[in-house]
Amino acid sequence: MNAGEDTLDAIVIGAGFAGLYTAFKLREMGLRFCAFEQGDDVGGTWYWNRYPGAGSDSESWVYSFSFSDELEQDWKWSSRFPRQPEILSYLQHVAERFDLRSCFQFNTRVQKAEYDETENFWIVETDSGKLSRARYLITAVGCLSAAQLPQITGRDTFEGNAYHTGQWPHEKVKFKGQKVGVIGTGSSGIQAIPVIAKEAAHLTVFQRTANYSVPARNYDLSDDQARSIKKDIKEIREFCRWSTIGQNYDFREGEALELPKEQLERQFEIDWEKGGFQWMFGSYSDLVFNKKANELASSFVKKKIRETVKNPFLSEKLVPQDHAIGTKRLPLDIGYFETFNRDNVSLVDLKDTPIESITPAGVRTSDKLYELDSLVFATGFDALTGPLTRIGIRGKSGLLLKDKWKTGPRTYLGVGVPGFPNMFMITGPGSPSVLGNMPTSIEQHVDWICDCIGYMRANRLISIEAETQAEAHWSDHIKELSEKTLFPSTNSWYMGSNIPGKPKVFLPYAGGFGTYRKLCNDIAEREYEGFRFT
Ligand code: N01
Repeated sequence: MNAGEDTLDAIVIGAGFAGLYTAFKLREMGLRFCAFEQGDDVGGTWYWNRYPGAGSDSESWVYSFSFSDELEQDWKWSSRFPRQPEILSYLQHVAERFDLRSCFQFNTRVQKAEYDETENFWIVETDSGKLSRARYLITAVGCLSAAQLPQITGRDTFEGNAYHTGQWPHEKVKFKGQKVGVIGTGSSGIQAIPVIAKEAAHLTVFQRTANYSVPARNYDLSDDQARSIKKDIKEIREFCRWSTIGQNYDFREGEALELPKEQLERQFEIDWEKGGFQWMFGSYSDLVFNKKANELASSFVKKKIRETVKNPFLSEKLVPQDHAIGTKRLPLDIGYFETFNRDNVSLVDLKDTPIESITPAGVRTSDKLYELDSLVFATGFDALTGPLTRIGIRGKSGLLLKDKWKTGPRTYLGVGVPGFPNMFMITGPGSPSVLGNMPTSIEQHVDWICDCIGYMRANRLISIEAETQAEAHWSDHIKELSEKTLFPSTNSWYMGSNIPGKPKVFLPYAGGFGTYRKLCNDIAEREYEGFRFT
């Protein structure tokens, strides 16, 4: 590819939290850059995931940027867990407030990015055929942005309306008076099902794996609550930065297995009333690391499901049977299990009667045809690697990133890849990313990457590339850490198991946000140990 003479300092892909903050930083640094976004506006995840009930499972006051005190003080969140329209408004506000829209070319999909080894530049081609050339390529493509439709026979023959939660239409979708089907009971399905059930004439939930869920216990923020959070926000943010999952809480001292059963049960109850991820990740760490302790937590939630769902036959179907709690991403819900007490909701257990095909009229299982007006695929994403491998990224010697990662992603710090110089991934595979609060993770990565670029410019360095040995150590480290947890025991998108043919490798870094931050800081201090400069 030949991109002509005009060479930029950087090209950024994506206009979600990561792309917006990167644009803000690069402009502050005085770099010449161009940013591309597939959608027609900013928002990333919150631009695409507009399904009913969509919202953040992190508390609003931490699910936001911390880089501007004024922004933090001025913006008013309405509730504990903000819903999609409010988060999208927030990101639009950020774009306006810092004049970031002007940095982006919207409606522009990056098709290819190729590294020119002789000149040490990235050449990027967009869907309009336009080529751009830059020293650095910064991917802000998100971790859960490559929507995955299931490979079901006849999938595209359905004659009703079909939607994927991650590619939801912008116009209002109406379910009133309709027979609606939802396939999938991950976080998206669990958020959408209670809301769709209230509108549809009938909702059929097609469940392959019964899932755990913890109540969100969302609430509106009073003026007093908002004021008090704002007063303490600096301490709150600092706590998040060094915590295990980037949130304003961490594991308690001690172990669940050390406690008398009644005392643990009481604690579970108290935490259940508070709601949120804290129920598990603000509790005892052995719930995550020890199978026996995890069984206590799993049993508690199973009991809650049985208490909530009135029909005992149905409640047994909804009780997870085959995985430890937390080994699939733990959903938070607003009335999910209660929804199955409604007369207009039915559950199809695909373990008993698998889907055989999708027909023009609906979903056919081994038992019968479910006729539907609308079908919602809440079937997830090609997580972490998909957003990157779906772009034709070629490094040195024309190697495709997709081919390099054929047996699973290997990175250094989740930021760099040997053979792909001057490419920086924000929250890439091998970083903590999806194991906690994304904005905390994103800000850390963007700051680190921009500092690194600043260092290179100050030292007149042309290229940076992760060393193969560093990549090998890091990949071994990711594996070792994951083996200390219960994650590998379950088929989940964390393990790549939701994508046919995807290697079964644990994708994120499980050593905790704070530990990772310190590691990254130390590596930077040691002049980017593990990276080679020219
Ligand atoms: O996707 P998932 P998601 N036939 O992969 C089922 C984030 N998120 O969109 O478990 C039948 O978790 C599949 O079944 P099984 C969050 O990180 C964040 O819900 O594979 N069923 C599963 O039930 C989350 O984890 C927020 O057996 C099929 C479901 O589809 C991530 O996004 C809110 C099937 C997919 O669940 C992804 O969640 C919402 C088939 N062929 C989501 N294929 C926030 O808080 C798949 N399934 C910000």
